[in-house]
Amino acid sequence: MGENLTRKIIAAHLKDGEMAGGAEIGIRIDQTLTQDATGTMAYLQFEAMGVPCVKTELSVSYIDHNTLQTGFENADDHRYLQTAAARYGIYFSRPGNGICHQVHLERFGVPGKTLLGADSHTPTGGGIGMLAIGAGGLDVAVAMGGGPFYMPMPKVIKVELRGRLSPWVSAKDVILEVLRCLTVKGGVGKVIEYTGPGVKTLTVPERATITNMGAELGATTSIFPSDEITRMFLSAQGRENDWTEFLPDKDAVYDEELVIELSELEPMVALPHSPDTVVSVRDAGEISVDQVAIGSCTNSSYKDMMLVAGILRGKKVHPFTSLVISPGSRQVLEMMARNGALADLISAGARILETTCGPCIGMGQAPPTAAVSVRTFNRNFPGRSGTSDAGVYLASPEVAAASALTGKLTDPRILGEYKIIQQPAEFLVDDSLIIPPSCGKEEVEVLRGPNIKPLPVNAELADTINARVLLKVGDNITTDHIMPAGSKVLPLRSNIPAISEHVFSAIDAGFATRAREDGGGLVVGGHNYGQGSSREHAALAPMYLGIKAVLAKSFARIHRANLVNFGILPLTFVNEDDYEAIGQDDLLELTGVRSLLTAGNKLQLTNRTTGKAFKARHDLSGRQAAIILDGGLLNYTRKTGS
Ligand code: MIC
Ligand code: SF4
Repeated sequence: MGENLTRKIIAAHLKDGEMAGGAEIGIRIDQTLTQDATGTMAYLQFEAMGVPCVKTELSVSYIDHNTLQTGFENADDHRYLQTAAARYGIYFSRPGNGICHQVHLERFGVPGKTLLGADSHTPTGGGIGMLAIGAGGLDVAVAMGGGPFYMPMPKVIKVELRGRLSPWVSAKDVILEVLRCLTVKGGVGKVIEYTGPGVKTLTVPERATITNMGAELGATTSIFPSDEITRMFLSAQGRENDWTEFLPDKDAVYDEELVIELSELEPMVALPHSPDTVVSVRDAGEISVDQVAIGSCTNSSYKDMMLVAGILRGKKVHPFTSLVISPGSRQVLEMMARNGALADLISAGARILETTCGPCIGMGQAPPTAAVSVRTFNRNFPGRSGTSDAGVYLASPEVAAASALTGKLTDPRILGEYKIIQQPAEFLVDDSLIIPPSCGKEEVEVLRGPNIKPLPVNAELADTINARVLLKVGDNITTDHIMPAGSKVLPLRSNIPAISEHVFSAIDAGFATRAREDGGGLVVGGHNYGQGSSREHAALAPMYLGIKAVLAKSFARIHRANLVNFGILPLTFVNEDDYEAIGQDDLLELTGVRSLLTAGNKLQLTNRTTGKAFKARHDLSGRQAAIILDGGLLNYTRKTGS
């Protein structure tokens, strides 16, 4: 029986466990990446482990999220990250060099290797055949220290691509179609592996758009084979030596299958406020557009930008539509500056932003009240743009550029002749904004600004939990709901006491106060609780507020792992009807929990407000139960040394 690509890479990196569906496995991590919004915590945690130098083949620290320096906080964090990188043997990609996923693909990714990133869109690396996984910062810190990364052994879904995309239909439409079919929770516990004859019609940046936005399926990761197209991309980056062919066996077996006929796809759009509410642009109807934003780690490659420049050349943006563009990397921006495409964008009336995440994470360019914003990004959760009542539509660069010209959501097929953008024979390579590591340099002083506060540590799990339901929420709660981002909150990422005041603030302004008054509590949620980003602050800050457990119908993978890492019990209902019977403010009791965690999978809770008893599951592996008992992964690692 032939092996698929995912299983081959896992087998080659397996350190712990058996590759049986759903069982916990530990894999060796070759490369790690962090970005500045998750990186400060990850390096504080790495420092707390006392390891003198990273043990990975390669670790890179990027500055790309918190680049709006409205006060000293972000700049201080950049300085901390730069000095920590120098001290502990980590490459440092300076602000201005680009978005972590785009730069990693261009300059560092290697087919067949494992990459663990403190950012949920790390699967972008799957575009060149890496097993690239997003995780919380603490998991990345452990991997930098040489420890395995633990996850449930994923199922593998084969997505067979057939045919070829029609003009004006793009890679973004492929992943929007997959999202339409599988939904935002359809990928949980699964790797999406792309195969079939259509694969060779897609360039590496197009593949990376697809694997990037696989994060929105809740998937563990997504992966393409490493083939001749991959070789050509790496060769144009001056990195042909990093290429190896990595293909699934011809008779490879998969757990599930989906077929996509590329030639049948048309331009698509995800309507507000979820990446899986996908319809064709044609069916979306007449929608006036106030803002168009082009960029983000999903669609900011050289090809995407050249395509947009080609559409805008010699034309002007609509007078009532604001167009902002952030190229994905300095490489892309400089190439466009040199070949004149940047001038075409400027002349058309585009506002050119830094090569960072920018508006994608609410770092500026918040749209007006109740606006429609068409974005080439990957997430359109409520409030993420910085304007709570704005509606964000996710679409391809083709749709976005066409809409910027007409002022309404536009099918780009009206634009006429489509010009194919060829991959350049050589990309412009200048790594001078990447500072190489100088391993274990003890003389480097790690500089900490006053906003960088010490890591809070949890206590061991108490044997009885007697706590109030501080908040009851529905399905698909995102980490943007739990721990909002944006230009006001992001600068507090290295200050947990300050950022914890914002937990759930977008949906319940009184949450933090209630948690403090009650000395902690519980949260009750629906399906796919914690979908979206990898930000461990969505677990760390609730932990700081004394949240002991989250009781939900189901969890998103990364958030569940983050809850465990910070000693918060993730419980699911045995009988989902019990969700209805719990009210906000109810007092729940769980006794003898320490022994129950290691004896079976089910726990009995009592609702002291209604007098009703009900059962919940914890589904923790032995290792995870021990972590929870110790009050989190840092305590556990200190105790066990592993
Ligand atoms: C996001 O897209 O939500 C982020 C910002 O990149 C996050 C990481 C973070 O919150 O710092 C992610 O996707 O993991
Ligand atoms: Fe940055 Fe947006 Fe990509 Fe997150 S999704 S890494 S905020 S560009």
